[in-house]
Amino acid sequence: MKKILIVGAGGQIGSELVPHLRSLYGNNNVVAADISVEKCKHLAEDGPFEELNVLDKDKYISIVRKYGIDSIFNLVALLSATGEKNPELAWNINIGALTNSLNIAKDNNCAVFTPSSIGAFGKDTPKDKTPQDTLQRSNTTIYGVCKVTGELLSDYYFNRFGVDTRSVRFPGLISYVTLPGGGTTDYAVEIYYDAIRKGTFTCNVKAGTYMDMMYMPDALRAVVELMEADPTKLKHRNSFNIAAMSFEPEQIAAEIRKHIPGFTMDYQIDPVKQAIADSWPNSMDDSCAHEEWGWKAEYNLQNMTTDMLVKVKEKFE
Ligand code: AKB
Repeated sequence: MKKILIVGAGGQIGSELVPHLRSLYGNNNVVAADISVEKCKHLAEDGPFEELNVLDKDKYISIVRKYGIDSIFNLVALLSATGEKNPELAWNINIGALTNSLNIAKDNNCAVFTPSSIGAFGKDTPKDKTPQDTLQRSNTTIYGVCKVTGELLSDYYFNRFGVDTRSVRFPGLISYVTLPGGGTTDYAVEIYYDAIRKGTFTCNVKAGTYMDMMYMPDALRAVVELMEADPTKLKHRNSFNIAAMSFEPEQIAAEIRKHIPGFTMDYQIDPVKQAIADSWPNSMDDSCAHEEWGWKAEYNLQNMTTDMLVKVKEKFE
């Protein structure tokens, strides 16, 4: 990777992936793009930035050519719960961003990274230690439909046109820089903010709901390691299971209580999020990522919680 373009740069992943890639490859070699500069002023200050509606194919092409881009990171997506509020919009944005990215990559010789998700699995998928290659009838959310489509289409562009497409199935991502928006796993970020600010948290998924989660530093490292991996070693491409930890709400609350003894949690279930969470795996088997490109998580619930509480506290001081 020499000249990188990140579209959807202002979201939860992009706001940390852009600085991370800039620190590795140089500020001028990483172009950030988002629909408006307003929500990502910090990215525009530190390196090249372009305002781009990713559905505007002509402008997208002109940016790729202007900077001589060779790697596209397509981070544009409406998340799972937001998608259910307007499925048509979610399909148009998520798949529109993907098809434009793939076609532009094909015509301009670029590699493409597009995140997939635990949302690519459905209620009939084996729930525990979900295998890399398994049933993916993710047909109860538009987000899941988009993720399965994205995996297949990305593999097709590799098989048919030789586009260097690669992807990981992200668990719920936990971070302190930018809040996620409209995801089912968002509770696992919000709990840290409320623990610091209020000492109490109302959880919107039931006790006993296990989902895979990952701390952002591991997620950023996974993206770089996969994109730098030797292509001859990759038997899979779109998309690799990657795992770090799996927990249910009572376990994260108990971990927070080790640092904030009076912390309390109650429940007010969001039926849409609960149904989505119930259709997702409890935990994923990431042995293919380990074997094919050496993936290994560094953060678990314990060391992530220690770091998150320090960092979130600093934000409010
Ligand atoms: C969501 O909850 O929608 C996302 C995801 C797991 O893909 N965080």
